Amino acid sequence: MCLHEEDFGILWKHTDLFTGEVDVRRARRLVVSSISTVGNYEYGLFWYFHQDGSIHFEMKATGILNTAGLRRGEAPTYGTIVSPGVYAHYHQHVFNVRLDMAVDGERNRVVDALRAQGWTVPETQANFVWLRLGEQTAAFAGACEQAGVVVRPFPGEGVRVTIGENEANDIFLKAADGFRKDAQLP
Ligand SMILES: [Cu+2]
Repeated sequence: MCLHEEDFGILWKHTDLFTGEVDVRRARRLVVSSISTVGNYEYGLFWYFHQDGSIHFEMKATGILNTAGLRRGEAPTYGTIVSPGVYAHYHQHVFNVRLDMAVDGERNRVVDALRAQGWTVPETQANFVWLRLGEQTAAFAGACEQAGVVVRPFPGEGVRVTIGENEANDIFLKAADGFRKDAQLP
């Protein structure tokens, strides 16, 4: 894995109409790359992170040719001669990438879902979320327990909900949504 920054041409430029003054700023991009050697090939996977937030991906295919032999006088049907009696065949490499945009992971998903339900959720950097429930705390903790998930109640204040596995969080979110509707919380 390789990490570096590099120049990426003009980021911004302007020539003042009246004074003729020229100003320019260079752009930089962050490059995260790695090279995989697979048999005769090297695949260079290059991720570019730009200052405007855009992300670009480039696959650099290099290495050595995959070759095969030819009989004397034989011409390749699907390839090109690279040396007497040796040819490289025509073919393609097709690449797919998938971005799993779970920014901040599962906790962020849970916080977003709770806010969509109408909860006020304080910002959190830890592996739990806090829900202020006041007098409803015990009832809420009971509803969660009945649904099959355990939350930590602080009587009269609220509950601390540890971010668990995807499935457990879904059960919790469903219980929280049901509780809001049943208790008709604002
Ligand atoms: Cu190839």
